[in-house]
Amino acid sequence: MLSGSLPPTLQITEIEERLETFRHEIESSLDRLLQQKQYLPHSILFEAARYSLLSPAKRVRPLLMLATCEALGHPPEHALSPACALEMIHTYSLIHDDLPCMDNDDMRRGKPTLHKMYPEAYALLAGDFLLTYAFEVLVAAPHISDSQKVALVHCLAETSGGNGMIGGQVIDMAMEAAKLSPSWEHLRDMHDKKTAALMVAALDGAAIIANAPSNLRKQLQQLGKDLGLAFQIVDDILDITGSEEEIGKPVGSDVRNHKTTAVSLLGLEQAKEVAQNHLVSAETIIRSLPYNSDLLLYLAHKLVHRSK
Ligand code: GRG
Repeated sequence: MLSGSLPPTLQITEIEERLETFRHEIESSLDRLLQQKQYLPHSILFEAARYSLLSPAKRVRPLLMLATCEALGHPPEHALSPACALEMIHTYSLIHDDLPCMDNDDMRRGKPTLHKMYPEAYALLAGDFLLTYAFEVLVAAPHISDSQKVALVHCLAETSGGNGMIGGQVIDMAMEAAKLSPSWEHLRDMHDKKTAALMVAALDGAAIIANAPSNLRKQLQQLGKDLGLAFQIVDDILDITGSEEEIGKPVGSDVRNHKTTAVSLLGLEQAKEVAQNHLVSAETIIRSLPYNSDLLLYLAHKLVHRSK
């Protein structure tokens, strides 16, 4: 993928082991939280939600939330339920985005999309269920005060709402309907909302849980934006240079669907440069954090230097 290497001082094996531990905790918490709903009167809803939520995924957003907590000197396990709530919201957005009324996609997370496996209406409802269950999980989260819960509900509702992820999706649809090629600034604003907003939720969520002061919260929100934009640009690049096996969906779909992307607007080399610049800005913020931020630094690099 992009060139660039990690600082030689990082103890990579140790960090990867820690990342694996976090990943394992996220997977088992998602499973456990969903099991609590297995006796829903209509088990098909539970099964459909499970199919999408527990399909193989990178878990970027919950990992970022846990790693940020660690970098703020707060026990990362305190962020586990909010991190799972965020992953539920992200998964709902993917389910809805794949529906025939939106992108009408056949493959997601290396498997047939949910509406290919279950009746379309159940896919819609499974998405709705994950979105609403996320807030139930959030308000029942252990180790978190009531005022922090209110702040977290506000943060997740705002970043996933009409001026966040859903707003970004609306801009995307309007741009396609207009059949006009947007400027890079316009496209970046769409990505800011559609992709980066949930990354901001991961970073700001951690800041809320760790009781970070407001100036640090602002820096972490900016870090979420930088990482989100870099992540999205790399997503656009992988649609051209990646392999179907690794990205879990067909490559070249943006070109086939005449989508305007960072690559179609800027060209491959400049798109790589812009992603790299966002990573450099992200690194500056990460290095200024008060506690051990090695894992966060490693994650930031992995978001950009990835093949899937
Ligand atoms: C339908 C409300 C609604 C919103 C849809 C998230 C989204 C907005 C659309 C999905 C399509 C897309 C390209 C979104 C940009 C963000 C992105 C790259 C999502 C994929 O996230 P990954 O790569 O996926 O983290 P996994 O499967 O690893 O979780």
